Amino acid sequence: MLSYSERADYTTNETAKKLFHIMDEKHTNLCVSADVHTKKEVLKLADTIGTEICLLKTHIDIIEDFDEHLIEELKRLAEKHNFLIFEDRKFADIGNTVQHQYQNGIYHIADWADITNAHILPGPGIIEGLREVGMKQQRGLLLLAEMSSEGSLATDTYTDRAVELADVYKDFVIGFISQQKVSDNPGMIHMTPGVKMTTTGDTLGQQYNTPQYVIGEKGSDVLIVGRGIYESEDTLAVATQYKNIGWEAYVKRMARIV
Ligand code: 5BU
Repeated sequence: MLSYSERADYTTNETAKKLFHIMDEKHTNLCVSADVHTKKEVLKLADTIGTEICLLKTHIDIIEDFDEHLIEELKRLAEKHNFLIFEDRKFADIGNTVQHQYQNGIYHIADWADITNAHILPGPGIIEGLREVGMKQQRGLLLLAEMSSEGSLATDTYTDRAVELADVYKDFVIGFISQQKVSDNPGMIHMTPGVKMTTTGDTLGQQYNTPQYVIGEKGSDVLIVGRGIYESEDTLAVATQYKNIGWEAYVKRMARIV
C-alpha cells in the first residue's frame, strides 16, 4: 500500500500534493473542526492544536465577529504550524451562483481556503463553476459522497456518481467527504466526519465512529473531529490522543496491506 506522500504522485493538484506531504511530515491524519463562534476562540484553538493537525476545518459563517483580521491570523497560524485550511462551505447551487459564493461576498472563500467542498446534487455544473475560480489559485475541492448524519440520502448510486465526477475533474477535485474509502484512485483523499472516542451520537442525527474504525477498518485517510476535541478541557492533550490513534491505525493498515 502506498504511503500518504507516495500518493502525492497520483494527483496533479498542488493542494492535494501539499496535504499528502504535510501528513507524512507531521505524522498526522487529523483535521480539527473549529466550530466555535468567536475569532478569539478559533485562533486560540488553532494555535493550541496546530502542531497536531494536517488541516483546520472552518464554518466561517458561524463566527459572530468575523473580519479580515481573522483570515490574516488564520493564514499566519497555518504557516506557523504547517497545516492547510478547509472551509466546510458545502456549496449546493448552480455553477454561476457558486462562483460568486466562492469568490465574492463577505468571506472571499477562494482567497484563503486551500480546500472547500460541494454537494453534487446540481450536477457537474457546480464543479465547473467552482473549478473556474479555484484552479486560478491552485485550490482543491472535496465532493460530498456520503454524510455522517442518520438517514442521509447520499448513498449507493449517488455516492458512485460522486466518484465518477471526481475522476472527470481530477485536476481540481482532490477527494471526498465520506464514511469510508469510496475510490480506488490513490490520488483521491477521503475525509471522514462523525468521529469520536465514544460513539454515542448527538440529539440531531449526528452518528459517530471511532478513529481506529474509520482509518483502520473503513480505509479513510483523514479524521474530522469537532466536539470531541474543542469541547474537552485540555484540547492539546486530547488532540494529541486523536492524532496518535489515527496515525497508529494508518501505520497498522499499511503493514496489513502490502
Ligand atoms: P462534530 O462536533 O465532530 O460532530 O462535528 C463534525 C463537523 O463535521 C461539523 O462541522 C459538521 O458540519 C461536519 N460534517 C459532519 O459532521 N458530517 C458530514 O457528513 C459532513 C460534515 Br459533509
